[in-house]
Amino acid sequence: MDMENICTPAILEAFGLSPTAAVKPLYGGHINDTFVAQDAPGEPKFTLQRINRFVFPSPEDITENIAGITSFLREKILARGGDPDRETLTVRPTVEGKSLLIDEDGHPWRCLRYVEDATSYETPESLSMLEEAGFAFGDFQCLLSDYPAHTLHEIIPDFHNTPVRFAQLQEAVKNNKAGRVGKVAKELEFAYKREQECALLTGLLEKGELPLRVTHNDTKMSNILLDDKTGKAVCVIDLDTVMPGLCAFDFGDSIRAGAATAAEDETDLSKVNFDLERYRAYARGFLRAAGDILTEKELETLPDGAILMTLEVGLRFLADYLNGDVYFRTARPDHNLDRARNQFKLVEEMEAAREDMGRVIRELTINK
Ligand code: GN1
Ligand code: MG
Repeated sequence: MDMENICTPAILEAFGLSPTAAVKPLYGGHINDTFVAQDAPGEPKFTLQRINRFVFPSPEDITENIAGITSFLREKILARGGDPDRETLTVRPTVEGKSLLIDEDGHPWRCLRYVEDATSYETPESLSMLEEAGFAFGDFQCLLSDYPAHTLHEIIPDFHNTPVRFAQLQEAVKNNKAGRVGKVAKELEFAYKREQECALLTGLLEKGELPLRVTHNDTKMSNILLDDKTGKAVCVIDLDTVMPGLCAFDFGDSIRAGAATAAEDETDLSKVNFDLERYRAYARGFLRAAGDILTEKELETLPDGAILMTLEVGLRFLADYLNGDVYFRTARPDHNLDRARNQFKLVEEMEAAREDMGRVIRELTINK
């Protein structure tokens, strides 16, 4: 079905909007389908999302997580004199008072208040934009540092468990569902060489050397809204994967996309580089917000988070390629393979820059 026709008048009406509201699709994400609806010019806008049932089999759990987190953030934002209507997401229930709507075909939908005069950027356009993103995700983690993490549902078990992601790739190789294993010998060699490294952060967590925190788990630039007038970060969005996790996961996943010189599906790998200045800008913002709550070990392992999150998503793209592109949305036959190659190139560059990344964190924590 065309994107335009997915958000039907019946869906709009269920959330109390006019069936003739103007609806525009928002492209960008690989998982859910997102639309902006407005009854008439000048009226408030709303974000409508059809949640991917395959990726998120328990949308009710996501809804509960989001309700808990946004009401907690709302209190904290109010207490520090902020505007909770802009600085965190607000769920608009259906006319029947439900946070989630199940449509005729069984797809779950939700509706959120659209944050006006703020924009989400696919890629950072300046170093100050990156610093803002770093600040926003650092602040998010800081505000949630006393949230009762045990009450959160684990939406996707082992989401950032890199050894499990490695095992899933091995499984995909074994099953060879799409008959593509013969095409990825080089990529598999690259991945297999790094099996030991995959367990670095989860190992430290198991030994109690890193604390479990409430993390966002999808900390890319496009999941931040920046104020159109001031350029300052306003709001962290896409709370689907908020779960207990490690600080280095959130930091690292931002660096993966934010400090890369090309999009994650760029096929000209000579354009795919790791940029230490972008890394520094993001880290400066992140540490300005969260530096004080982080332990020595957390600070020390932030660069490892960058390498592991990049490697991990590369393993996931490659596994999905072998499984026949069933998870990530693709726009061309080898899209997932292109993404995997791109991420592995970035991993190589990050490995070479590991010491520099550590030095930057030490400099920033001394000069805070
Ligand atoms: C997916 O759909 P989107 O773009 O928010 C994925 C992330 C990956 C990202 C790669 C639930 O996020 O983990 O890092 O693609 N989300 C899920 O671009 O799997
Ligand atoms: Mg997401």
